[in-house]
Amino acid sequence: MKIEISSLEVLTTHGVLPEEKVNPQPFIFDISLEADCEEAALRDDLSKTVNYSQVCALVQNVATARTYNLIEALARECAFSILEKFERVRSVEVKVSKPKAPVKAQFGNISVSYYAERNSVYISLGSSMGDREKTIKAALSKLSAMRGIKLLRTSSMIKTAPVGGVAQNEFVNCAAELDCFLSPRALLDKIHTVEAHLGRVRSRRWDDRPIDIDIIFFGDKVIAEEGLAVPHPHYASRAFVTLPLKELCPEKICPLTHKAIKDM
Ligand code: PH2
Ligand code: MG
Ligand code: MG
Repeated sequence: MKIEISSLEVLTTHGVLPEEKVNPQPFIFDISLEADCEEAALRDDLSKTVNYSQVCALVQNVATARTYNLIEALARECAFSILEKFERVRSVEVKVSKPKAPVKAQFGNISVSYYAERNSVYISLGSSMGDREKTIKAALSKLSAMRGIKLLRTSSMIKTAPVGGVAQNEFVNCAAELDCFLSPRALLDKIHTVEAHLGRVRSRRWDDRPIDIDIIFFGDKVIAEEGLAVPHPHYASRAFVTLPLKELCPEKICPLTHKAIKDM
């Protein structure tokens, strides 16, 4: 179901110019969210939907808690805050208008719109150098500390023989489920940042590494882009990926092969 709030006005201080940071001006919010409210409608029960008064209060808080240079940053913060606070929200679009923006021109309105959605993401982690379990735990905690990424569950860690004929060391592998509000590409960038912080240098393909983090599933999306293939193209034939996944999501259907994880 869709819930829409239009023309929510907040007088506040955002902008690049020094005077905008002290003199309040109107910011107008149009918010559209997709949420699972079927039961609320059926039972006529507020506790089973997203309370739009609470959404308004949250946006008013975000818009007055601090000053942003850009309405882009403000819109993103509103969208992420809504997804974080209201678990029923599947996706949200926040449009921020600044109709009195100090521009030396006649104009009707200036706005930005930011869209974000909640996805259940499964990642596979592997390490074959150093304190392998500690590095994997550090990677998970660095990821979950990032805005728009929440760590939901982790599989047990398993020791696996190196696959592929390049790496020499035994690996520790595991899988994790994330609640993610970022785009697939933005998540991949965050993963690369975490890998680099933990000492990953990209050398020979499949060589020993302190940490490798691969996106296996991103919701049910199928993506084939430069550097970003989801579902991971080789995961189904790799027991070091499928064994941990069987613990976390045995019933999940792969959007590529249409097979359940437990049957792989
Ligand atoms: N990762 C590879 C290559 N080989 N073997 C095991 N056991 N575990 C891995 O995570 C792994 C591998 C490339 O990413
Ligand atoms: Mg890999
Ligand atoms: Mg990788």
